Amino acid sequence: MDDPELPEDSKLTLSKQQWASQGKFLTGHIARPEEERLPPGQHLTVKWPVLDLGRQPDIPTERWKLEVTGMVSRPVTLDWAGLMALPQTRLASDIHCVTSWSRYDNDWQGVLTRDLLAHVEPRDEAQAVMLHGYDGYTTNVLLADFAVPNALIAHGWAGKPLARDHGGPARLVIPHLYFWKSAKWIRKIELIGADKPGFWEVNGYHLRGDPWAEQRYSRDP
Ligand SMILES: Nc1nc2c(c(=O)[nH]1)N[C@H]1C(S)=C(S)[C@@H](COP(=O)(O)O)O[C@H]1N2
Ligand SMILES: [Mo]
Repeated sequence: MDDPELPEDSKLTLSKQQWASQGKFLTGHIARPEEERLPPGQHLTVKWPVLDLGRQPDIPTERWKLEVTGMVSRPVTLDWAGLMALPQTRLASDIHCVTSWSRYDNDWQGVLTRDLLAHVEPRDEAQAVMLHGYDGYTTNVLLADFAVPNALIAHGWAGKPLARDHGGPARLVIPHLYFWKSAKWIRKIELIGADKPGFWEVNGYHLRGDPWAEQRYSRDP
């Protein structure tokens, strides 16, 4: 010990070591999601990592199309002008990746899933949504999770067009689920009658993926 002010063997240090080994002051209380911004097992990062299957499709906005199909009354295929003609929203949300990094206050621009759903009118039988990327990626979410007030089809980040490596020209952002649910390079949004697993969900990830419940893998509750 270099610092003579902090003797390792002081009475207080020793009793603190004892408290730690006995778990003194632990209450067993588990924070509720609304109280706790950082989900359990996550750490904060400032840089924004890139994660995908190693293929980053190059879709210029002139060729970009988004099909919204399945159990909807008014199926639609949007081109870029069609996406821009829908109500536009700018909002901030946090990212929680299942690989344990979280990133706060991401500044998104795009179309709320609620505004998109109002446009296509989901049928009563629609229960879930399969998201399809231009790279062949798929991921499933419940319609209720897809339709939360702060989920959006994002085409802008920090006031600029969303970069291709992060899913540009447009991706899903569903902030309250692990980030693998936020499909990049979105090509098709398919409303379905029963939830079923997408790419990572077939490969051992949780069907729903709630970060505050630590629903990382399919064996988690
Ligand atoms: N189309 C597509 N979307 C995807 C993926 C992918 O491979 N393809 N990977 C998912 C995973 S596992 C994560 S963690 C996030 C990563 O997004 P980022 O690269 O912008 O951080 O995208 C998700 N969306
Ligand atoms: Mo991921």
